Amino acid sequence: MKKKTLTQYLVEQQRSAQAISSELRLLIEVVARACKSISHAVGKGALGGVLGALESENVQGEVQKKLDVLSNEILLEANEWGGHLAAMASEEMETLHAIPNRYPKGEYLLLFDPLDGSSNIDVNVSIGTIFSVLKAPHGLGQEIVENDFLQPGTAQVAAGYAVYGPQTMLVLTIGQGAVGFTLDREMGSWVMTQEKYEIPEDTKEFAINMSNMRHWAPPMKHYIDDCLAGKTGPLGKDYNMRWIASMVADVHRVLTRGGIFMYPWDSREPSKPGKLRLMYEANPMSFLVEQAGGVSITGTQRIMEVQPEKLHQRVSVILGSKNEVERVAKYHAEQGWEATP
Ligand code: P6P
Repeated sequence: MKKKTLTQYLVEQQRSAQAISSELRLLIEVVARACKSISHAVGKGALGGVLGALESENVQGEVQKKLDVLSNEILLEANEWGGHLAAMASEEMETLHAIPNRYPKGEYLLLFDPLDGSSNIDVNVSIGTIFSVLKAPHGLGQEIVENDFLQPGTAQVAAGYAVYGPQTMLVLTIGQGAVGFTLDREMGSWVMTQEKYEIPEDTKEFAINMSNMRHWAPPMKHYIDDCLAGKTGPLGKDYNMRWIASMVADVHRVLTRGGIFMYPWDSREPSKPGKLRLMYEANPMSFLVEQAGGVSITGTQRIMEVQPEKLHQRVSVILGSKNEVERVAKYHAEQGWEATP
């Protein structure tokens, strides 16, 4: 049977499920087209002269890779003329990016990490683009300020990622489940290859950067110790471990075959709740994971219910197979661990 394309999926969602407006359909198609361009640039690698770092640093104080900046520019240019956005925000930019006055404005806010996992770019490991869509809180034409972005993850109307790996895939939710598309490079179209991701409720696979173990809070150390104790330990099963150090690739594995992905708070920078960013990493990934039947928490609360206070704020992330994440939540509750400020 002929497979469905992204366009057909979106038109059907707009027509039958009234799940999306024509502007949101346009937004998603424009972002998906931008991800094709990013995939093309990433795929060239050294042949495209796009590897390596720039002298500049981003707002996070991280060295910017050429592809970080290029990917950011591709997303900005692709989205500013369509009339579907009120403004944009990116991991690579200090503050919001207003839509130039020469273009009409729309009712949506687009947030993205243009190329997540950039430490993997130069060593040819999968990386990705993560995006989140909110609605501008006021009517059309209102001046957008940074506070307009500070909405909890439950307010997202769409979210997704593109993963640039052996295949380039787009995984998307508009609140009607998490759906996967594979890029058909010959046709240049996104073809549906996963109608509905469903994360198994149980798992034997955890993903965490073990080198940080001595810095973790007691409940996290306790949980990982119990995983490492294996079949004869309190959890009664042997666990496997994966850590790609590329959130998009690790989360894609969890969506595809289950697992638990964790980047918890640690004492290296105690004032920071975690390493990953709430608005354009944790929230969109949490939307996808919950739509696929998984759970996503900070350790003590649902990530999508965290009330943002800053555009680039960080958060502790524990997400994946429902029963395993709930087990970690229990360790935190029993040991009276409160999320850091
Ligand atoms: P670490 C990539 O830099 C990233 O933001 C996420 O994609 C990834 O999960 C994490 O950081 C990896 O961090 O400390 O293991 O290098």
